[in-house]
Amino acid sequence: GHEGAVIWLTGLSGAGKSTIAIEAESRLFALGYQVYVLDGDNVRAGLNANLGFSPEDRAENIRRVGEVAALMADAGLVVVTAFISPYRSDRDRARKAAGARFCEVHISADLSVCEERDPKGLYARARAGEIQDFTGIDAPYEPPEAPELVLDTGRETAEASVDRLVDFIRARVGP
Ligand code: GGZ
Repeated sequence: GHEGAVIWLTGLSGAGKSTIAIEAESRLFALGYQVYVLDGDNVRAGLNANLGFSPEDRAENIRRVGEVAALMADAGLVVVTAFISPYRSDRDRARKAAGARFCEVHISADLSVCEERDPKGLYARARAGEIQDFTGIDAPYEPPEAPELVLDTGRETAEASVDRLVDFIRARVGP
């Protein structure tokens, strides 16, 4: 069968990370791949329920996800992670945990695109000062310097991005 992998999506809130991860998961599953998505919805509710959005808490969020993803990849799964993971140092640590199985994918929609989408109204609340430390508004996002793949959901459809991600993963982990 195929190899295990950690496919690490990074990008702003609203860039489309979870949407792309979940759609790629169902496409790969239909092709017979053993695949699992880790994202805020299934991790911040449980394993990381004690963590917020300070730089220290984000670092710990990403550290735990990186270690769990590496274990799952070791077991042979294709793990797709969908976290903002705004700090380069935290992503580099996740890369070290998974070794050669790690691929970084920048979901690179511009802030203006994400803010216009604002699917949960969080950017509006951050601009109004109702949420502090919001990534892109008053907390930093450090883009990857050498991602294995870039998907710009502001310039192509989500469907096209999913196509390219699925092709990339299949080439990477084998049939
Ligand atoms: C960024 C926040 C914040 C702050 C709540 N900053 O669009 P969403 O809602 O569904 O995704 C965002 C999610 C980010 O969690 P992550 O675990 O991916 O972040 S990190 O990797 O930085 O640890 C957003 C919501 O949580 N959210 N407050 N202040 N996003």
